[in-house]
Order: sequence, then C-alpha cells, then structure tokens
Amino acid sequence: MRFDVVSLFPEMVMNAAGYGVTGKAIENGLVDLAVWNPRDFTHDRHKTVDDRPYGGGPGMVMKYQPLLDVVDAAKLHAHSVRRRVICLSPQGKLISQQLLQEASTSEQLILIAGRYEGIDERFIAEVCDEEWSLGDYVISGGELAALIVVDAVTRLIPGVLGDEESAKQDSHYDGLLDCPHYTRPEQSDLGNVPGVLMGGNHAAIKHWRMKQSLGRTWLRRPDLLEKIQLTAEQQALLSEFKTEVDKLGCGNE
Ligand code: 4HQ
Repeated sequence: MRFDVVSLFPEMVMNAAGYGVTGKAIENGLVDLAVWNPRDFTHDRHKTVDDRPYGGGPGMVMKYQPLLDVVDAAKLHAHSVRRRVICLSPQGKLISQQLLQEASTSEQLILIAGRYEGIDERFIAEVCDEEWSLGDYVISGGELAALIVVDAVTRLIPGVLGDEESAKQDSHYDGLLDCPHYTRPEQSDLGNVPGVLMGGNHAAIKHWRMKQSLGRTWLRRPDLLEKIQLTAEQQALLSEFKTEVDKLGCGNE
C-alpha cells in the first residue's frame, strides 16, 4: 500500500505517522507514505495556493491548479491501476471500518487534506474519486482526517499487526464493540477482575468475551446490532446477558 497525502502542512502528517504501529509499518516497508505540498507546485513569486471565493463570503478557497499538478506528480510515483483519489471533507461519505477494509485492497490512496473554507469544486468533481468524512463536525484541516485513514488502513495490511493483536479482535471488525480488558492487579479498591478470566478455561473465556461484546453493543450501540446477522450461539449469549442485566442490574459477571 502506498499513501500519498496532499497537504500544506507536510511535517504535521509525516511526524504524526512516524509513531507506533504506522511508524513501524513505514520503517518495515509494509506501507509507503509520501506527503506532497501543493505550494511546491505553484508558479508565482508568492507561491499562492488560495484565493477569494467567487460570489463573496468569508475565508479563502484552495485553487485547483496546484492540486491538479500535485496529484499528477503523485500518480507518476505509482503506475498502479488500483488507485483512488480521496478528498477529506464533511460533505463526504461517513468513514466506517467496512469502507476502510475495501480501501485497504487498493495499491495507492491519494488523500487530499484541504485547508481554509474548502477546495475549488471543479477539482473535487473532476479529479477526486470520492469524498470521505470523519463525522458531522468540523475540524480546521483535512490532515487529521487523512492521518486517521492512513492509520486505520495500515492496521488492516497483512503483516502490520502481530498475530496476537490481530485487527480481527478490535471493535467494529465484526460489527460489534470490543469486550472489556483487564490487567494486574487481580483485586483492587476499584474492583476485582471477573473470575472467568482468571480460571484458564479458554472456551469459557471466549464465550464470556463474546457475550460482553454482544451485551455492550446492545446497551451502547443498538444501531450496530441491526446491521449484522447474529449466529444462533451469539443470540443465546446475548439472551444470557440480557437475563443477567435484568437480575443484577448490570452487565458484568
Ligand atoms: N474538514 N471529515 C477539510 C473536516 C473533515 C471532516 C473541514 C476537512 C475543513 C477544509 N474532514 N476542510 N469532518 O471537517 O474530514
């Protein structure tokens, strides 16, 4: 996988991606990350990347010419067919684990991180394949959104996560929330670790974790349960969870 992020703040993207899982994946050559500054693709003395909006109004709009040239340059660096140009914007499709899963089979993702009020619509319409959004809120620039895509997609590349911390165990991988996690000490003023996790019965632990995932999803995100088909075993575990909540007034143990 090759990521090409287009940003007026290339260090912001490069630095943030250098940490942790993404940093290691880049170091190990499992993913490539390049950041392109549209300012380097201007031709005037002032290196102008923005201009006043037609029709008036506050703020500035990113000019399409530097963006067009920067995307052409990024395309030359990977002669790949499975390539997508994606603009990060609140007008886009909501980013989900499924969307990212599909994107992770691309060979090259060109991510456009805009600043100011936005980008000249002609660039979005003619050059971008898709617009993606983090959610219904506004941030100051597309960089953080692009970094989220780079991070979340990188985790899905084979070999990036060790087998133990496989992406399969994360929240949202199977459409469910993750189960609770505990580490030492076993007993504390804040409460005790659920006994089943201490017993070494791996089948029982697996069932408990699945039941917790189902129960938490039911309690916190019932909308997610409507989108998936539960197995008979999962339906039984969720029923148990609901019975326990009725009895104990809580979802644990
Ligand atoms: N932006 N999801 C870039 C966002 C946003 C979002 C606002 C993107 C400003 C210039 N990006 N423009 N929500 O709020 O991706």
